[in-house]
Amino acid sequence: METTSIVSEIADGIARVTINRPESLNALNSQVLGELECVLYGLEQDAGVQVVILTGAGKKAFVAGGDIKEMAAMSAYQAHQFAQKGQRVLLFIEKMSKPVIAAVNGYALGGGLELALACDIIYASENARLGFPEVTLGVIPGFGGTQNISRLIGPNRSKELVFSGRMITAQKAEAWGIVNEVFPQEQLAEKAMELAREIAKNGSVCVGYAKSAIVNGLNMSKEDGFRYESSLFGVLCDTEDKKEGMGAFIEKRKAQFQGK
Ligand code: CO8
Repeated sequence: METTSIVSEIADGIARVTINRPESLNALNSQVLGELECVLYGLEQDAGVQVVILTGAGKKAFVAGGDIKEMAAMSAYQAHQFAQKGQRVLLFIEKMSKPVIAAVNGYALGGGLELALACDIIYASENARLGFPEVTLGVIPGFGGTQNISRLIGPNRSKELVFSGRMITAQKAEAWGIVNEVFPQEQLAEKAMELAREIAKNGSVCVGYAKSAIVNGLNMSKEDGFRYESSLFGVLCDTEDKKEGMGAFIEKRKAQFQGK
């Protein structure tokens, strides 16, 4: 599929997906969400892709939110459809078997912060600003933001962010545990790529299972999570990658994983 608002480049098992609407600070409209959904679906099916990096075009924004100009004209039904579409994309990211790294290169606001929160790891540049300005527009986060932020940083700080609509710095977001690490803007892309390469060296089946154990385990009781983890561990013990990984350790050589 030809996409205009999403650019996707694949090299050495790593897909770099860029939301490309810099004139609107990469705001998410229906077209962007639709294209992003198609691109991510394709990457999930592509056995040659092990890790995805998601970022925004330009130096100013990751994603400055849902497209306010589009949302302003929506009926209740259209807004419901729009919110469902966004939630579908974000849930798909969480369910993907491949790790998704958000490289937050500027504003991550509203739907943009929700998109970053759906990713597995968030690296941010020093100029990034994060927040939920929805209440300043007469609405609330609609792409799962209230749920994901409170699970990540607890209710009190989440309420401070969501009720005030204020933006916080990348450094504060790191201190609060929203962002994994902050880098000078010119280093962000390379740091995200470095991490992606490190992940891609490992067995893709076990990395995908590890993601599943963490993401799905969060919605289970601890005991069910333990049971789920041990069954995934058991399945992995029958893979070629497990034979290769443990065999390579014993033979004192580097493992060459096949992803099977
Ligand atoms: N939507 C549409 N256009 C936007 C958005 C946006 N979210 N953000 C910026 N733009 C546009 C501006 O309108 C402007 O366009 P133009 O040049 O045509 O006027 C262009 O991008 C550049 O923006 P600014 O001139 O405003 O740039 P500044 O550097 O002055 O300011 C800010 C940058 C602070 C980021 C400012 O643009 C801003 O406040 N943007 C809005 C941020 C915001 O409120 N985001 C939350 C939106 S609501 C949301 O995300 C909810 C999602 C879930 C909805 C699900 C239910 C339907």
